[in-house]
Amino acid sequence: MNFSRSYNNILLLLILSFQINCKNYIYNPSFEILGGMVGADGWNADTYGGCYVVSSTAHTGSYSMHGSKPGDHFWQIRSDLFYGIKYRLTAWIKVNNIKNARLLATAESSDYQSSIYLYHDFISECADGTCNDKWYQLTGESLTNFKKASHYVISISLRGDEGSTGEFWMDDITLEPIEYDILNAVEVVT
Ligand SMILES: [Ca+2]
Repeated sequence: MNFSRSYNNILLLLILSFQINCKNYIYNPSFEILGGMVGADGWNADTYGGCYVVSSTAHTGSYSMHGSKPGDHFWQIRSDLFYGIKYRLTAWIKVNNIKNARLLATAESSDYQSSIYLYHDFISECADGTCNDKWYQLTGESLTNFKKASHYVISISLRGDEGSTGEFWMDDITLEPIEYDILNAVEVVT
């Protein structure tokens, strides 16, 4: 074994570990950089999405993203995720009058092989309908390591059938690596 090369590899992995463990893979996570089709740079909505940045409420800073009805949806695409490790998705949410609908935050690979799904009613106060007009932290981890994919989609939507109601605000979204696996890192680095 070449001691110098092994030492260098360990050093590289330590540096890499530090870098990825400190990283939030969401761009403009607090919606404070304004611009674009939904009022926040780096975020998108499709034709069904009525989401737009508002200054009337925020978890941190001056702005949050608002959806006013079921069907409202916004998203961001990332292609720079480090695969072979698990991730944690966190979002601060505030909801009002959600009936027969669920607010869903996801981080999902383009081939659907890697995912995190978080519903607002994972929070107990939201499950019993008493979470109106307060900020709550919604958070969860992937069950398996994220696999290599062409891209990953971070998507937030209020899903409900006809007759459902509700509005939501979202702020401070993070997608961060957890359970750094040095063996997977070796596989990726070498
Ligand atoms: Ca904010």
